Amino acid sequence: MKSAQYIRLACVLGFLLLQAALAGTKALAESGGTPIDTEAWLRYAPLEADSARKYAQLPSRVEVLHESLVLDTAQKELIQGMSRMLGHNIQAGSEGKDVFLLGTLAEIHKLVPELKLPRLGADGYWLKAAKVRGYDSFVIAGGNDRGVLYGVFALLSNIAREQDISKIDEVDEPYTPLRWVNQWDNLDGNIERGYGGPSIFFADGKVRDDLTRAGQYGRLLASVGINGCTINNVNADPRVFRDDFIPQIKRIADAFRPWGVRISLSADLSAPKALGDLDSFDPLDPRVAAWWKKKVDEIYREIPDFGGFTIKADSEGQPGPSTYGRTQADAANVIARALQPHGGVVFYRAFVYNHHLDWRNLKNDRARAAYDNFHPLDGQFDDNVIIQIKNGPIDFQVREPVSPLFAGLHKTNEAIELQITQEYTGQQRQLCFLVPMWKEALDFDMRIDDQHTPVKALVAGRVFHRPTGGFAGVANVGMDANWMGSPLALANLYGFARLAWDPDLSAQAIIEEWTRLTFGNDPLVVRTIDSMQLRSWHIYESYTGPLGAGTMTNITGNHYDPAPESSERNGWGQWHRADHDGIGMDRTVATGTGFIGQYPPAVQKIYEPLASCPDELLLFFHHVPYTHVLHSGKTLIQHIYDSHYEGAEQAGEFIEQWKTLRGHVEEARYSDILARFEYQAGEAIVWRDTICNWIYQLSGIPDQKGRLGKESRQP
Ligand code: GCV
Repeated sequence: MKSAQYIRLACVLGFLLLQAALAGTKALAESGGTPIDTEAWLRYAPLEADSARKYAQLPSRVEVLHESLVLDTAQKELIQGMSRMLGHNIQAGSEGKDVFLLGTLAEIHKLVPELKLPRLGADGYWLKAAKVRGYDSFVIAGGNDRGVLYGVFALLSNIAREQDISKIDEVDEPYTPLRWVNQWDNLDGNIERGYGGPSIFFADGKVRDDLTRAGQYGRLLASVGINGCTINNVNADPRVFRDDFIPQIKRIADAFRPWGVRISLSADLSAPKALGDLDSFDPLDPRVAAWWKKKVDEIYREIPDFGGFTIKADSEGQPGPSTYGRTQADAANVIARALQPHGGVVFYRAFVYNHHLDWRNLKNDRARAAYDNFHPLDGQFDDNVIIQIKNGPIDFQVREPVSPLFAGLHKTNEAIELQITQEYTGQQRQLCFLVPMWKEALDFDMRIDDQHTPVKALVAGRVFHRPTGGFAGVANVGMDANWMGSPLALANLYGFARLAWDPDLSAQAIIEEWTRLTFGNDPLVVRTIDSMQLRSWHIYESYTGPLGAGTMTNITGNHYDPAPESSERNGWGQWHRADHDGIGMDRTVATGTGFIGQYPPAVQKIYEPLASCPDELLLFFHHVPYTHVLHSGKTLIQHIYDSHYEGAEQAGEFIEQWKTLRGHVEEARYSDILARFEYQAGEAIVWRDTICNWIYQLSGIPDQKGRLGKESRQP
């Protein structure tokens, strides 16, 4: 090799090494040298010296005002967070001058009577910079022990996001009492619709020996105010009730308890019979009632803080009360009565429907099922039953209207079920931040009796003053280091929990918190990731299913690839009824299935007339010709073509947007996420071409921009 070549090679190598070194330095700053995967948004990366200086005056001691498992956790978390982010070495004990004071409101009052106390409900917290015994101190008060722990997490989050806390006086309380996640884990270790690896709880038909990840999950959940977790699939295995299984479940409860997270089980209603104890599971049979009582008492002996049950019945093959001609209320109440003396609750799912509907009957409509089944039972459920309603009337599609059942129960507790795991929204292989979608559902005004009655207020029991209510999020985290298969998908878990705590938070505020906690405070990183996440739902919708058409994916297979014909001519009822002339489900009262009639009159007035039905839900409510002109002035078919092309193009642009973060995000994470965007760009093109060509073949109407049919015109 000639010397000039050596020099050029050396230059190139030198440049590459420099790049790597630079990227490496920044990488260290961004990752903070902490394990960032399993810790997710709790990475507690060291702050830069300048930022850390803001917190130099924070107390050097922590004093806990009574002994409890959860307060002990709170103290340890505080010590750990302060040490990792600020290098502060906080000592436990009161014999200091300045102190972090951790306790209930009543205890704080006893010690510092001069402090004017706020009102604080269960799980709420108060962060207050205050003088205690004459020294500048910091009060973290809770409505209960869990509230204190939540207060510690809130304080640490403020520091990680470099917020000014010098004069903090912040009271925060949850919007609803029950904020649960559901895991669809099977006892063999698989997770139904899980995209983050195998179960953290179960393997080979039993509870795992090592429950470290369960404990870490408890920490993550507690940090965002989740207080319950149903640990097994709603397509439930009755074996969880076997005498030898309950002690195993106790171990999971033990792993969660320090974090104030109660566990609960999905229950198979046929368990009394399936386990061979009785010849019936008829909820009105006194022997069945006695069976549930005995079983529940047994569980509470092992797990005194057990939360209760989640129940899927008469749905997709799950056994239910219809076997004996009984109602869903009969089934819910028999179990609720066994739980009631212990303070447990039943989340009874409204997802009851017939999946053998006759598709040829144009009046049949799966969307009607939840309301048809549960509205007539309003008032018949016990006070510790909560009807768990999916946000939309079908099944977690990329766009659905809210379920009318939210407005159909006036004397019954409700919870909203949201799907964090991205079953129909890209399976964590594609970016789809769901908080903006959930916000639309929660803010939707049902106009009951022409009053402002948003869904969030209904599920919190605020409208009809029901005893309880809440949120259930299907999370399905797994053993993968980053829990969900994709680091960016964790924003949905974080966002679900933040909305359950406070549904008035904006999507922008939530993603800003999450990005800062996960990736640090570099303004370019925060700006770029926030913007990508916030646009991602709409982009995904644009290339997979605009205008509320419903399922275009393979519903009899993987729920992922485009397969628009798979939803037709079968009993599942996820029909879009596309034919040569038009597309959409006619759900009007006038000519269709009458589904729209399940909404309060003010909402019916929006959806029933074509003229007022919003474009984004048009095909959910109406069957229209391809030549129908939208509010935008475009024909329906042209909109479908354009939307798919624009969506695919925008998905492709994620790549360049992500590339602007090279050197600002730790290299391994940067490359991993880049590869995901490259993959998504390809998938978006597959979706675009499949759907556009399919609808072109069906309708015969060409794209005005001439983008279609070229291949099929080839000889
Ligand atoms: C747990 C959809 C999913 C099923 C899921 C069901 C449910 O149909 O595809 O996997 O079953 O919803 O919510 O019960």
